[in-house]
Amino acid sequence: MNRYASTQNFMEYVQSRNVGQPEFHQAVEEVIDSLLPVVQENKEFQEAKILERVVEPDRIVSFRVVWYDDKGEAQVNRGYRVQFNNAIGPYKGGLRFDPSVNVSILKFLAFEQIFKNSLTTLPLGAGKGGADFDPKGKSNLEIMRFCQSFMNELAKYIGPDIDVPAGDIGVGGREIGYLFGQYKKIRQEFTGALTGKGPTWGGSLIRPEATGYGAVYFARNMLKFNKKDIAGMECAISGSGNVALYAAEKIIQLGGKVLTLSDSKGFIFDKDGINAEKLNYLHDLKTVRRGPLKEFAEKFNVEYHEGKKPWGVKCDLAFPCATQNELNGEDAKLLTGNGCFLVSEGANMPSTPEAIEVYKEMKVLYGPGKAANAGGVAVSGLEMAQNSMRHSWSREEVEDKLACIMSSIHDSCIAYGQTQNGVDYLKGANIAGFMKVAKNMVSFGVM
Ligand code: NDP
Ligand code: 2IT
Repeated sequence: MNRYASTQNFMEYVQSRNVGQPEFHQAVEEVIDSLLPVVQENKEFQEAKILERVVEPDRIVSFRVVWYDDKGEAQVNRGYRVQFNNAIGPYKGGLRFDPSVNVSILKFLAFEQIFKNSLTTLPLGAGKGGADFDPKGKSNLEIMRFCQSFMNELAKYIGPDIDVPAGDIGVGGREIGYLFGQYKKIRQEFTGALTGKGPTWGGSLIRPEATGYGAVYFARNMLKFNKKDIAGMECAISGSGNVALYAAEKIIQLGGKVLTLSDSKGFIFDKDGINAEKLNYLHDLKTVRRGPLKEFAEKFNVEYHEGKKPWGVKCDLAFPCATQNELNGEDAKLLTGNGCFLVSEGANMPSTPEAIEVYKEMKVLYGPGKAANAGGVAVSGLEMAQNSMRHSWSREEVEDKLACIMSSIHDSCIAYGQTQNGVDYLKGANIAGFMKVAKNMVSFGVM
């Protein structure tokens, strides 16, 4: 069977080698559709088996993490690091602490990271890691003990020129602090082996804001290309964590109106729009106290919809910023039926394949996560550069660089994604991200 003859053929090969990993299959299928024509035309890529190699991680480490809870009972979790591809730089990508974490989810995330990191224009390879640890309801001390135990093992595999982890779901500034403290102690070095650090210990300004801001910059680029502007646009956001809250902040700064936010329990609909005062309250509620959004709804007297997602609210622009597969075909029909014409993904793979089909049919301006949320890892790359120089840039310098990188990602999507029906940003991002990695892999020989 010719693996390169169709997406189905290639996917049969991937599925047979990665049994029981549906999220990984989904992420691979999403890029193979775009890459097959490129590989069909390129003998060099075929001879070097680039496609087969790019779907195979360099290595996956899995380890036991044991820690004491506040009752003095020992708890056992599983930690991982997937080092997927280092053809353009050290492995780079976040750590996720969530009970759902498994090999399939981390492989999908690390695989996406290959293309995303390549698009940033910075020298960043791709990795992802985490643990099936649930940070919800844990005390500060429990989080600290868990992070220390996790790092005791992870420290063997990372380093500023080897693999540089950062945050993701369940891992923010507090966790990076405990992880960095333990790394520094074990290795006896103060280096940029993690990003998302605090500003007084090597962190870049704007890194906390970067993913959310970047997703809004990407939306602004798509709008500008279509002679539109974000000012006055009504926006639906999902999630209320790091990415969602800074996306909201930037939308408000640019004159847009934020109607919704969500968490794992439900969503809020604020018809007046969320303002800076409400956003301050939300930062404290969701990222410091880690409470439910329902509390916000009660305090500010806004609508709260338990167990529901925000995609039925009438809006112009949508920013899914919570988690994978949070927006399905039915949701996409509701959204577009209500007039939504742009989706910029702050989360990784939030739209199901059926939702993406609806975007295509309805000619939605669709910015896939690997392009739209690349601002976070891009500023992580800038943090690494500042650490290497023993220097730090001002907020303005970093934000300017972030805006330039998001524009350059938009340009790359246009360069590779032009079709008769307009720009296919998913195709553009996949091919642009792939080309640099594939060419480097050819240069290094078969290995
Ligand atoms: P946070 O942990 O800060 O926030 C996650 C948010 O998503 C919370 O509001 C959480 O609700 C909600 N959520 C989590 N799981 C689910 C679920 N199964 N169903 C509904 N809601 C859920 O994470 P981030 O903001 O950092 O990450 C959000 C997304 O952005 C992820 O897909 C991540 O991979 C992606 N991303 C993050 C980057 C970063 O720099 N942090 C960079 C690029 C992408 P609750 O409060 O109830 O738990
Ligand atoms: O999905 C992502 O790009 C991240 N979680 C950020 C990775 C990073 O290394 O900053």
